[in-house]
Amino acid sequence: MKLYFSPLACSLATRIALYEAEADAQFEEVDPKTKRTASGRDFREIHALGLVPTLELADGSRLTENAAVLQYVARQYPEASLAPTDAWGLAQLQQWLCFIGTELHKASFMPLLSAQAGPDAKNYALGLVGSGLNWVAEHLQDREFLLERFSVADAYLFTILNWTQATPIDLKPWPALLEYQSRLRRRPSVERALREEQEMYRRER
Ligand SMILES: N[C@@H](CCC(=O)N[C@@H](CS)C(=O)NCC(=O)O)C(=O)O
Repeated sequence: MKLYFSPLACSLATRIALYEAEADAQFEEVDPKTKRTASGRDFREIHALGLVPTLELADGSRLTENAAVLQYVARQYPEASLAPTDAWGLAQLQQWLCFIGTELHKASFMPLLSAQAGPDAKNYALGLVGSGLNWVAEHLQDREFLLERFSVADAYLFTILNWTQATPIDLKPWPALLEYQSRLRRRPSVERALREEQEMYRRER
């Protein structure tokens, strides 16, 4: 399978999951500004919305949307235990993936990171983000991971929290989130994925 990604974008979560699973995967970079892939294709021919992550399978079929892509990777590599299999555990995983994808990623962080969003949109997003971070920090107060063990939801949450450095959000009021971040950074899959994408990001800037 091949992951279309942009350095340090939300597709980093899928890279982490693929490294966790020791999957034999290929990675093709997409320039978010020009929408060109590393091999020179117009990425919008691959995904009409031009969004990463896009996962391409050996038969050419494609899957988009973080929550779906991450769950697919987890199901493809069950030995990596990246997602629960029981009904309650799976529902909890989906709860976190939906929360991270909608409340944190799109509603709060996107306007803060977007050059097109004006001060009103940014203030609105800043007003929203605190309650979301409170909720997840409270949950992580006495837990190592979002669920019983590391899951694809942690890969996604780590990716989004990593964006705080490009926003006015300071995580100091949430020590549980700072500890969670440093704990995850020490995980080999996360350390490798972050280091590689940071290098690519720096090179491109
Ligand atoms: N709903 C999508 C959102 C994906 C998304 O926002 N991807 C961003 C990177 S974090 C992107 O590709 N942005 C490029 C653009 O907006 O043109 C998902 O969950 O996968």
